[in-house]
Amino acid sequence: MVHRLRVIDTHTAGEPTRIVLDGLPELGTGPVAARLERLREAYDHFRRAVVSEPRGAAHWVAAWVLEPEQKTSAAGVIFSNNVGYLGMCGHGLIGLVTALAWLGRIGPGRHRFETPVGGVEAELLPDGRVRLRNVPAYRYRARVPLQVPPWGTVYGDIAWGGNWFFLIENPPLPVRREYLEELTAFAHGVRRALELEGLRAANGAIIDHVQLLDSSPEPGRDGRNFVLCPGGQYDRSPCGTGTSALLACLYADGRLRPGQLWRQEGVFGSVFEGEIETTSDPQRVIPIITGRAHVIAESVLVFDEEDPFCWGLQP
Ligand code: PYC
Repeated sequence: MVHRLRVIDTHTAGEPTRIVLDGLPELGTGPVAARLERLREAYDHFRRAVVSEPRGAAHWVAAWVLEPEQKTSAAGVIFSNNVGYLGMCGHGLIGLVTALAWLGRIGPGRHRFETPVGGVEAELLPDGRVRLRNVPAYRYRARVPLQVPPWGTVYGDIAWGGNWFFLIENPPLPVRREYLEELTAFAHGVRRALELEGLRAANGAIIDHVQLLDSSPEPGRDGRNFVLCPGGQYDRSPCGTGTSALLACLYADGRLRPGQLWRQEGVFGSVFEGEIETTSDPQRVIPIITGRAHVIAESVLVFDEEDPFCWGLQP
């Protein structure tokens, strides 16, 4: 049996997204969260194979484009990676809007998307940038101590920005490209410590992203981050959901006002612009993230079941 999936690859500020347009197994109708469960239960091998070697690389994110439940939405979307599924994905959504515009399916203006964690709105700007209104973000706990051997006690905030993050300001290593290996090892240590100490987010959710925050020497940038994703890979972009979680923490600390611009640099020097709007809930803000993606490939992925590595190389 041979399966074919039509994909468009984009990168957003350096971080790739593989957008699966058609050839998907039938996931039925209904809320995107329910269709994610069907994908997980029946077709998880497709999720693995789309971003794993030999077709992809471990840091890639996939965006599965679905018929929306509401007629007013442009599409439904499920985001996945090398180890599982994401709630939302900021860089991925910016990539999806860029790909749909490339195909002529949408034009400049505002478009609604359904994700497993709620509806989001994205505006395709005339210059090609995408301005994303994310799901509400909030800080769950502040300055939580954590023992990270051999580094000792570090303090971090637990915050939601569409995924769960543990955010550490001024980590023991500078957030610079020369330290990528060390930053990855430290962030892995943080993930292990979170598991060992049984530290969880709201409703017992796993905190599966670690964000390290430093200043940036570049003029006009408010900070630089390094984000370790659940599959052990770091985000090449400033991470849309990570920046959203950070904006919620800055607001909670009185360091960011509604409408004030925050320029977040990623570890490779690319920038997302962020700002917040308040909501009727004083704990929650709407993060607005603006970034740019580019199309890098249009192709058909072939899955031949006679190929011993049809479903990807397993580490
Ligand atoms: O941009 O939100 C994001 C993201 C999550 C994981 C990788 N990128």
